[in-house]
Amino acid sequence: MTRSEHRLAAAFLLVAFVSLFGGALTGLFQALEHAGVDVHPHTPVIRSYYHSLTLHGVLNVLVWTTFFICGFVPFLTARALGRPLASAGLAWGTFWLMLGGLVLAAIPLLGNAATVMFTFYPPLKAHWAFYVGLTLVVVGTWLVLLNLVLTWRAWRAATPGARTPLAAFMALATFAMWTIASLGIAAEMLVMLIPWSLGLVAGTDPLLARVLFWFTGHPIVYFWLLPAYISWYTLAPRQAGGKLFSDPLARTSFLLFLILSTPLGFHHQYTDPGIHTGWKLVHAFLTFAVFFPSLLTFFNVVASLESGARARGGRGWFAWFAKLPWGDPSLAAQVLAMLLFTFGGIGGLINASYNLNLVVHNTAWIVGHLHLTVGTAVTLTFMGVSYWLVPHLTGHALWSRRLALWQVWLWFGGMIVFSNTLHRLGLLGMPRRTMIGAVPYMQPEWKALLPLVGLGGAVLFLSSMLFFLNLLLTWAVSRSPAGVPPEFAEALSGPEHAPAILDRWRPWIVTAFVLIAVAYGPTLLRLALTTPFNAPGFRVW
Ligand code: HAS
Ligand code: CU
Repeated sequence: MTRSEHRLAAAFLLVAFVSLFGGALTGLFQALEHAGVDVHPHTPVIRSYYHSLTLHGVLNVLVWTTFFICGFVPFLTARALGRPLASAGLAWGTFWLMLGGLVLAAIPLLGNAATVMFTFYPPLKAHWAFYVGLTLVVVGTWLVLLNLVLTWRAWRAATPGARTPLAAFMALATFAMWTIASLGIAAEMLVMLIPWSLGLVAGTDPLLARVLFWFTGHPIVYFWLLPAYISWYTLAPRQAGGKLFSDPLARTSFLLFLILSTPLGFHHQYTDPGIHTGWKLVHAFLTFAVFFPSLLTFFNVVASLESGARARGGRGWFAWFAKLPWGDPSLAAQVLAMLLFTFGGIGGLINASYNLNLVVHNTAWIVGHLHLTVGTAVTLTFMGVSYWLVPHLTGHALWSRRLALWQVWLWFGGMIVFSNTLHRLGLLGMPRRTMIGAVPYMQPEWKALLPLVGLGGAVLFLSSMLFFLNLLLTWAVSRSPAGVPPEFAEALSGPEHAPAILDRWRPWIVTAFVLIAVAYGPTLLRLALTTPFNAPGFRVW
């Protein structure tokens, strides 16, 4: 690997950290609002609760995740293949394109001209620069895939007959899945939102836009999750002192994500009129199906961690868990992320069950769910990865392991309070995406719980500040040299046990498209043919 890979990863990570900082700050403001302290009238740039909420969502789930992934995953792929990225020019062009897109989107976002939430449902209408900017970011992710594919092909030409290393295989599967998934949002942007926001067409249609949005909006959660899984499968077992339990099972899990991630977006639209109930049922079943690759992951990763803990002297059915190297903040972050993700995953099944969804949809429950998944499984794992990656990239040892451990446990504890309270508030009927301190229908039982949202949110904010402080001091103050980064884990059952079909891409990609055509074809076709595009835009903020 060349210096270029290091600098590229550092550049992407820097943007990711800056946006996570903004996301954490706005998150604190919202948690405080729920607890009865509305700071928004006193903040300089942020005009309102809804402005803050939009910034929070966009910065955290769209920017932090995407930029971290586009830095981390190509870096790991290059390491796994033992060669630089095929085109450094393409890689840097991609970075600048994505950064340019981000800046373009950030101008109306910060200027309160795109206060449309991270889902930007029409008829809410943002400034065109917001849509164009986000589209450029998506185009950038396609270029990342292109570079990964070119790199992999060059590797294959140089090493004929060898099995693709697991991390590279997973990186390709993740970006292939995402590229297929992103076609929905690309169509929404290019055909609907961009011409509409530029005034080229007069009207739009909320239902078709929402269908296209969720075509991408569900699988995007696996675009965030799979890079965390890559770390859990390929690095964490070794960090725990053990081996990956099964390499073929890990590949199977990622191929299942490749084919099953996309055709199930209607589980976000169970309450939308204009979609036939039968198709909603099909998407519900497919959602239960995509649960399986996560169950495979649960089994495989727990078995791998167990092998590490037993090698360190762990005994018993469960007592081995205590023997994991808990003093390593990178591993501790990831294992705690896994623990909370177990609850996030179970909550996901509840969301996916049609009749239970009617109870929790659009309530604070969903906010509880998404903070366990993207807010912990993904974010806490990425923090854990940062604890070795940032020292490796800067060449300086982590400033303080103790502080990092404090940070990780504070996130875990803060999140338990925060997300559990939101789940309960949701069951009590409290709506999400609402400036709850201002509603005339405040319930006493909500009021009793809301201070816990403020408390949990404040602990999470403190934890994120400790994270940034540690990384900043690592870069600026720490002078001892960084240790070696974690090596890829060996496998108890290695790739040589994998059937050859797991090495082929075409059958899986074709299956993905067939399932999408079945699950979405009829509805999309009907909507495209009958939608009147006559809804005007609104600016309600
Ligand atoms: Fe979700 C809404 C269903 C996973 C994110 N989800 C959201 C939203 C977000 C989100 C952001 O069906 C809100 C969107 C909005 O703004 O409206 N979700 C699911 C299901 C899963 C799921 C079935 N979600 C995720 C992941 C996310 C994420 C992952 C981000 C990264 N979700 C829904 C539904 C809705 C929804 C509905 C719409 C609700 C509505 O009405 O609006 C599944 O993929 C979950 C599978 C996960 C598991 C857990 C496996 C556990 C593992 C950990 C291993 C543990 C170890 C440690 C090793 C089966 C792999 C344990 C150690 C021991 C010793 C035990
Ligand atoms: Cu979903």
